Amino acid sequence: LPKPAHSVALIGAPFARGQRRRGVDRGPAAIRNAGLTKRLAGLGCQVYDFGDLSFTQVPNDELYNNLVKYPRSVGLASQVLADSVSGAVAAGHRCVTIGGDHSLAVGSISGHTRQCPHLCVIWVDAHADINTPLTTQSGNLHGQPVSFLLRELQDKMPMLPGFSWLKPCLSTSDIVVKFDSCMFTSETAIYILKNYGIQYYSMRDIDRLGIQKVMERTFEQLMSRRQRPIHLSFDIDAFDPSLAPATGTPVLGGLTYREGMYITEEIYNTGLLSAVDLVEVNPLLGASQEEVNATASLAVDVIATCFGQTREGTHAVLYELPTPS
Ligand code: 6HN
Ligand code: MN
Ligand code: MN
Ligand code: MN
Repeated sequence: LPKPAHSVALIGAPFARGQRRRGVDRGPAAIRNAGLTKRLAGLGCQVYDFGDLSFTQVPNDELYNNLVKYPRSVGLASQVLADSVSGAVAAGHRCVTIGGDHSLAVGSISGHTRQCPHLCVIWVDAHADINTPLTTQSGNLHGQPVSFLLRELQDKMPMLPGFSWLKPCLSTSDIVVKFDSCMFTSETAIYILKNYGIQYYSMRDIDRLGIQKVMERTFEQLMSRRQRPIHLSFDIDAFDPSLAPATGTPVLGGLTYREGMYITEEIYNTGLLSAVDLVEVNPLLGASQEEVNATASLAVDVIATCFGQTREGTHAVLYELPTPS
């Protein structure tokens, strides 16, 4: 059966101020060069490439609280991305945002909720990215986007310069987080997940239950009351560093290729995917060009699988087997 064609908006978000390493702003170019548009077109998608957004660097963007870096730049970039994602979804597209660092999910998710207020979020990452500006130790905003989005956390959130436009748009029951390892996730992040009853799966849970059960439970939690649009926020560092070495905060013991593909295959199979972020590909951090290429082409596989690429072959019909003469 032919798959229904999707129209897909592609938004490049070359933003790097949510973390400290150079190069993640070159992620969109690396992912494009790995053949993203062609792969999506090959799956029957109509691709509308919105190009790369340009972000203004806010001058005198001083630390918040002596710690949190570039709050005004991150806030403004997220606002620009939110408008763009909202416009793309309003025009009837599924929206793919290629990053850039993960602080941008503040923009993509809040922009998406303007059009789809009842969407749910699946967060796939080596980290839970739920620190608040008051619990962060690194001061990097890419470790904090989830805290900006959750309504239940707002009384714990200071007003950061650059973020006054933002309205928290998610409830703790609207999100499921999968992350790699409790060992590398800060104590405070675990505390927040537990204390607020956010459903999450660590790699140990994936070992114990298997990725199939984990996905089943994810959809049970998010869809039991009603079906709703899905926003997938996929941090490439969710994969084991042997598969995705070109990224800023790799964590040992991450997802296998097969687990990653299974996650996105199952999300595609719901028919409910509405937007995807693919973030944290940093082409300056590979030890070799091969490592960079491998990471970028893994990013393309993740996105393509979200739009129907399967590991089961294309089912091309071979009408007649050749007969020896
Ligand atoms: N990411 N938990 C650490 C922090 O800085 O708050 C790491 C965050 C990583 C964020 O990879 O998107
Ligand atoms: Mn992340
Ligand atoms: Mn709701
Ligand atoms: Mn991460």
